[in-house]
Amino acid sequence: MRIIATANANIALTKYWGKRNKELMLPQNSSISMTLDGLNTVTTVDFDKKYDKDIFIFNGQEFTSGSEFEKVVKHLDLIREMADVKERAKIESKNNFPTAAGLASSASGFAALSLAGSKAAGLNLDSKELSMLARRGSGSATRSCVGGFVEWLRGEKNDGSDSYAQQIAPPEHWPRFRMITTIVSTTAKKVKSRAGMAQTVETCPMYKAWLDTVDGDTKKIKEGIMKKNFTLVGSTAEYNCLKMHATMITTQPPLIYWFPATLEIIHSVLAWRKEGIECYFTIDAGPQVKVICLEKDVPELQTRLQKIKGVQKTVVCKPGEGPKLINENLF
Ligand code: 2P0
Repeated sequence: MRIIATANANIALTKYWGKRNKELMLPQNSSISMTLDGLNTVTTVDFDKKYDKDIFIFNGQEFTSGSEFEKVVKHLDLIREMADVKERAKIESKNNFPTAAGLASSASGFAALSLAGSKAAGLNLDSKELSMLARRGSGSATRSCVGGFVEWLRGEKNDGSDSYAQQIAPPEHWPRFRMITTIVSTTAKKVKSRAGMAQTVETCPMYKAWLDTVDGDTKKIKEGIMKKNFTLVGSTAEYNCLKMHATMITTQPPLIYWFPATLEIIHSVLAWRKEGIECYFTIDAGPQVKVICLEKDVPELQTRLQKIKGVQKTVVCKPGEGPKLINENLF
């Protein structure tokens, strides 16, 4: 059966940085994110006897080896095992945003693959089950299985059955909330998130302090989202991001994801806030800065951001929907 699905990327407000179980992809802490409207992956999965091996085409290019190909095949093996399906599949996937744009493409990618793949294999997963399947492909994909403002629960169990995504509020709860992604570099990062977070858990003496305070941040952000308290959400997200980067910088060898333009934007955001434009920053495992703001301040902030040396592009994101099935055909 051939199925097509789409899923949006997401940006974390409290971060996921470290696993408690690498095989089951269980996180050290719960995290919160916003699903991004319109920044998506579209994936077609077709299980058929005519394929003698899995075929993976990404943005028009066929992959037959390498770590990305292996991750996709491993995920399909998991789906085949769940559905008791033996056929190989053709998987075609494309992003409508540049992969190196500093937005986690593995999040939308594994969410779309999980929905298309599970349906094509005859499974009918609810959003909780879907997010647990997506989690096995990539941690951040757990959160892309739900729309709006989302919490990925850490869970307590060793089998991962209580580590899934749940919605805090739908996109229409806070339609004026915005994140402006600024792209300062499109070169691939030197240390990928998966390896970087493992190194942090292993070597960073600050990691315990991170774990001691992250749940408090998550609680504040949840409360801020429910009450639409922008100051509480923005200030807590910014501080949480700085604490995560403190663990990265103090990892051995150090993980310094910031570029000069990253710092330039950080200083600018702090100055603009003093001036009275309420905005905050958050940064993931890369040099791009996401500016958290409200719709009314987007035009002024975008103009200012584009004037900063090193800023190549800005993309304005609002709260978006969870994954869905579509009819567009990729092959
Ligand atoms: C996040 N990041 O919460 C954090 C903040 C990067 C920094 O989730 O190994 O690509 O596939 O689970 O999901 C990036 O990590 O790593 C990430 P895996 P993933 O958005």
